[in-house]
Amino acid sequence: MLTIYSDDHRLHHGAAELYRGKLVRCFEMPARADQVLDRVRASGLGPVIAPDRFDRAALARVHADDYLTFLETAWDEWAALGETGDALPYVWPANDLRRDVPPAHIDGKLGFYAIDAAVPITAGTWAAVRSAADCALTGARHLAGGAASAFALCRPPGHHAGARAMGGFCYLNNAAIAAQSLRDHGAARVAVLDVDYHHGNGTQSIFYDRGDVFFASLHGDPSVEYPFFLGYADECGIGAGLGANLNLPLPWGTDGAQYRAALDHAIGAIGAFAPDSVVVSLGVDTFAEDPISHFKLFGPDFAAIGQRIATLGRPTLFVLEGGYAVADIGVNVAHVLTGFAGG
Ligand code: 5XA
Ligand code: ZN
Repeated sequence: MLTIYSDDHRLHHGAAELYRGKLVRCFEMPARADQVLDRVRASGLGPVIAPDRFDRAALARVHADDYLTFLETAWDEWAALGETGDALPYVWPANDLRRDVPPAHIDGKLGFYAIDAAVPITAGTWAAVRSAADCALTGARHLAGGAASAFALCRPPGHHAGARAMGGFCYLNNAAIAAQSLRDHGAARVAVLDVDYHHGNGTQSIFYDRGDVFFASLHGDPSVEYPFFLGYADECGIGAGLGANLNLPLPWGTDGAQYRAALDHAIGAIGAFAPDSVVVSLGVDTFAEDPISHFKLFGPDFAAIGQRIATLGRPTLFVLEGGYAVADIGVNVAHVLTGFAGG
């Protein structure tokens, strides 16, 4: 299996995020990608290549133009205020406030385009997120060219990013951009399977009214877990997308056996959808020792996830999402990928 990776991820290294009332060191850090790359190399999975460069049009297939412009220019606007630390939002257009007028000041823009304060923007954020999207697009290009599988080692992750919103460490939705690219290059139907601990609210929203992209997600119950405001079982799609959205919220403490039962349900639904390609939002924050999550999965459970995905028998692109037990993220990701390759 080909891995697509760029050192550019290091250009994004936020200092702090708001978590439970405190500014804490970002859980999403460069060492995560280093660990994954090390373990991919050690596992003999296959070659590691640099991404191709794609233009803004590929991003604009999923993200709104004003949002892309915001991401491109946010740091410069922030730095023009004389600020040298990371840009973070502190005010949001929640209930009863206007959402129809994008503010002119960067403080307002940050809140307008963010769902939370876990998305620091640094001098290198735009370059890093562009490269992460390039990794996903390169993987999609290889699948469209006939590859059976690929792994886009994306950092920062993407599945919380909506068409016009960043949040949960995510800026561009790498998996959605790849799924759209697969559609644009010959796949009539694409399935996105999200196995990250958190619901992929951005991916769901992007495809919610479409019948050509099936979204299935297993995640912590949003009544008690981030992102809280999407990810319930009764969200089944709308219009042409009715029936093409499957949420499987699971309780805190979910173990490998419970997880596999839900995964089999999702895989059955994806099989029935008969996609030409599958994109897997691969988060391993379902790991028992993850510092911000509450599932109880261990190494062999990750191998089983890969084996089960392989039973779909479809060209499959894995896109890295979450996982914050830094010492273990590489091993857990490698378990999924080698499980898939062996299965
Ligand atoms: O998959 N999403 C994540 O891992 C980020 C969750 C952020 C919670 N503050
Ligand atoms: Zn996550």
